[in-house]
Amino acid sequence: MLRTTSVDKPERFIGSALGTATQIGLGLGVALAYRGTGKLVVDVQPDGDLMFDAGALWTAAQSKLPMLVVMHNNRAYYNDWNHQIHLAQERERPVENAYIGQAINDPAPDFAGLARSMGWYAEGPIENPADIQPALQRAIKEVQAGRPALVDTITQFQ
Ligand SMILES: Cc1ncc(C[n+]2csc(CCOP(=O)(O)OP(=O)(O)O)c2C)c(N)n1
Ligand SMILES: [Mg+2]
Repeated sequence: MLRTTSVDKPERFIGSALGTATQIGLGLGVALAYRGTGKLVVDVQPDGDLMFDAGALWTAAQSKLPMLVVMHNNRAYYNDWNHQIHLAQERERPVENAYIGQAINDPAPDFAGLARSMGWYAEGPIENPADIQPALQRAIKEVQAGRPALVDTITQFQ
């Protein structure tokens, strides 16, 4: 995010994801603050964080908050998975068990389907990078028309 965005004013970046079910809520707050200003509010949304608070999606649709959610979907609670790998090594336990409870891929949640069910415009999951730009363009049109939109993009772990 910081490598692809020019952060030259405080309003350009509200801070790092915390993995505490707060990312989506912070995004809603920013979208509410900027509603009606014409600014495009973008929430780069980790998958695990959204698993904790799907109801936030309904709140955004109900309140007609224009915001774009772009999912950083690594199909994992990777922060915790990484800790499990380190702890397994430290305590000489099998590292191959570290994925238990941390991978979110069997089954992989359909976040676009979840968002649509709450009244959002949504696309994805997108695995081909070439498909991202046109999906973002369609989603931004929806946001500019006053509706929240989600684009579920699949990423690597880190
Ligand atoms: C309510 C709650 N449960 C558990 C945790 C522990 N925790 C911290 S980061 C994290 C993983 C978050 O996964 P995700 O949002 O997908 O981010 P990733 O590390 O995969 O980029 C978890 C489970 C937490 N912070 N808050
Ligand atoms: Mg994740």
